[in-house]
Amino acid sequence: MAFLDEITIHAAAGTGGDGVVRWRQEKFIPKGGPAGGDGGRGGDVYIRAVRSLRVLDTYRSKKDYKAENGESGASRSLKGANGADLYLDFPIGSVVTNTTTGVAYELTKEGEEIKILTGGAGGLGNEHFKSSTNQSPQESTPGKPGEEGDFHIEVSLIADVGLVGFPNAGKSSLLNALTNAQAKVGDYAFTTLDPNLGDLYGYIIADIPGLIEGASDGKGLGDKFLRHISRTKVLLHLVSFENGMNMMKSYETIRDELAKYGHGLPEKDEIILLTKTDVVDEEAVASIKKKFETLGKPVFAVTLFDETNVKVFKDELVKYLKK
Ligand SMILES: Nc1nc2c(ncn2[C@@H]2O[C@H](COP(=O)(O)OP(=O)(O)OP(=O)(O)O)[C@@H](O)[C@H]2O)c(=O)[nH]1
Ligand SMILES: [Mg+2]
Repeated sequence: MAFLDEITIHAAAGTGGDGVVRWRQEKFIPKGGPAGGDGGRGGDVYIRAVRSLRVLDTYRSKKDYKAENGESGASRSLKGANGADLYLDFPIGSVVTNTTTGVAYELTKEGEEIKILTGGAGGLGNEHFKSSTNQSPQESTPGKPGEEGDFHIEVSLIADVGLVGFPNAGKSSLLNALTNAQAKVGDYAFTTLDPNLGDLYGYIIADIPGLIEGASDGKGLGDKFLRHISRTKVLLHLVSFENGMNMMKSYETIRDELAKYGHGLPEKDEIILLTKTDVVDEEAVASIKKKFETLGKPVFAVTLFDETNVKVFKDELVKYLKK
């Protein structure tokens, strides 16, 4: 599934049902009093937050949404049924803007519901028009149209952990190892073109495309994906042992790009993860790890080829997130 981060749709609330002109049917009274019921109200439109990105697929093919109309009134003063409300599901973190009115709504909590369009009121049946001078009113009113509007939806994920690093650092592989995700992995740069999400005991990890020097100027895939990790609790910065020994320089290059991007990313807590320890010897791992520890941030080293190693890191990460 390609990641879709901006969509536009048109939505309309239901039209109210019409009020009607009816007469009471009583034995021996050919035309009793007015008994036309009111129309039901049109359904409202709500947006609802869900913990899933898959819901976005629907909006790709279907662009028009409408809540149910209210039913017309009936005889014997029966009110028409109200139209059913319509719920549009979006991933947590979506910002839904009514481009007609300019009003924006943000979905921040799972299950949160916000009414964005109100259905039209039902019309009045003829019994409402009865008066001392008019015992047989022929009037009724039609249902009112519901509100409608064009909406622009921007999906900006709320993840707990954001993975950053150079291409090939092993970000997607790590996501797959820690979560149920099945992100594409490849031994070439820019395997990841769209963000991937994984769920680690309820903590959402976001894997984004790799960064390179100059990303803030549009180099590589640029830095626009950083927006998806702008609200994370912590950055997990991967630096691979594969790219020779100047790992501190690699680390600083990425930090530089984060600083240029700004938006609170440079100030975020960071965990440093040295990856692919299997390509070097233990001594090298220990000495590089020591160097990174001087930065005063948590530092871990891992190879995904060792299950115990992965499990230890996974437990540490969960412990950290729980704090
Ligand atoms: N030796 C070794 N290779 C690894 C390890 N983890 C991942 N790899 C390999 O590193 C390569 C890159 O992995 P990815 O997970 O695609 O890297 P990425 O950081 O997501 O890369 P981009 O999506 O391009 O930014 C793949 O060939 C993986 O199999 C590891 O612990 N040890
Ligand atoms: Mg990747």
